[in-house]
Amino acid sequence: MKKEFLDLGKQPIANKFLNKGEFDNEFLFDLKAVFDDDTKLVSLKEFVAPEMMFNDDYTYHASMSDTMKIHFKSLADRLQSEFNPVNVLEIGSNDGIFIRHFNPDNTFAVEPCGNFADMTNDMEYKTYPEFWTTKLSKLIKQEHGTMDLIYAANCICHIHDLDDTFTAVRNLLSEDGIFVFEDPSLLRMMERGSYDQLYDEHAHIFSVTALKNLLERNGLEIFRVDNLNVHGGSNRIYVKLKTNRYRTHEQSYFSNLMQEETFGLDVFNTYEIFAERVEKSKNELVSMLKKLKDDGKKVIAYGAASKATTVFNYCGIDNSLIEYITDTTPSKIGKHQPGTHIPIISPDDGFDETVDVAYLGAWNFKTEIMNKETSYLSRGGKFITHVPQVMMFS
Ligand code: JHZ
Repeated sequence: MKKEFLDLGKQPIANKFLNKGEFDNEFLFDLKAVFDDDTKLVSLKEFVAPEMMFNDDYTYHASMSDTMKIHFKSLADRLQSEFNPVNVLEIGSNDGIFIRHFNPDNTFAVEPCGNFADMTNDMEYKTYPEFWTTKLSKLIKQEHGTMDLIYAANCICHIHDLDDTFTAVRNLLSEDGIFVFEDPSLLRMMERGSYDQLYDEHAHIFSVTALKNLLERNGLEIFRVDNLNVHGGSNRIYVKLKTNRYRTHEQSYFSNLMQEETFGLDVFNTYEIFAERVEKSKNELVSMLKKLKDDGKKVIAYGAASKATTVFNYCGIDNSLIEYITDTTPSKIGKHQPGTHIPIISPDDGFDETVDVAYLGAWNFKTEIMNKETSYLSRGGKFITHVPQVMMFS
């Protein structure tokens, strides 16, 4: 049975940045989170139609961050040296940040956002501009045979029907092939109070516990889990066919299940406590921003992340508290944040000496940003974050 534990109010499509003339009749939905007693999966109560989120106008470019470029290069090197795959497939290849490290002759991609599918096709990687389904996996198997490595980053948690997703993987994996995927970790979200991991795209936030249940009922098994710092705390899950007896559960699999149980991720009350923390965070953030405004400070936001769409819409933060948002992504610049319609400008135009305080929308890149913005910090500039609690820092 699914039980609701969190209501983040009316929210827009987090990555649908708007031009001035597009504010009227913006699509909004109820962003609520539920916990499934049977599978232990945390999901959104209401799913948004995939075509509304993932289409030719999709704006999120993974390569906008140096941290992520290094992350994917080192992972590609490791997977190649440890598993030596021949046929490789990436689900949700975005701008090619991961597959660019593999040979285009036997590396394939699935990417429903046409703008990005064109990019990787231009890089000579055969890219299917479609959503990942069992039907598509059968077609790929027919055309190219089974895959030794199927990889997906920040994509599987976007897919509503996980049974179909995992059946599609099982169908296409070679007998000793591996399926590796990484997504935000539910445990980290709960520990850090980062409720902004919840937005339209994130249909589910995964625990290892829930994934174990869902994968096993689809003929797959987890054998390893890497805990990652990227994107505010993610898990990389290594999966094999149940019928593959050569690999067995590693220590990381057991220790992750144990940590999740100790935290109480299998118990509904843990989520009710989390919801109280979220409301407190909202009140503290709004009070802090109002005080800064009353003190005459210029406050902006740094990074028009999807996560910031959740925070500002949930907290009712608009242009009166945050003057504008700076972001390096060309397709976001000149547009407005979904829901709040706060303008987005280039850091070259907006991250200047007039700024007193910047709310860190991209708090998951704190280290990269702190290293980059030393002159802002040395002239007394400050940042705000709500993770793990609302605070100002420099
Ligand atoms: P960032 C996206 O979430 C969407 P978002 C998606 N659903 C997902 O799961 C995660 O990614 C992985 C900007 N920036 O990466 C770039 C600067 O301006 O946290 C981005 O617009 N200056 C697929 O959108 C934004 O901040 C900088 O120095 O929450 C960060 O967005 C840096 C480092 C980033 O993902």
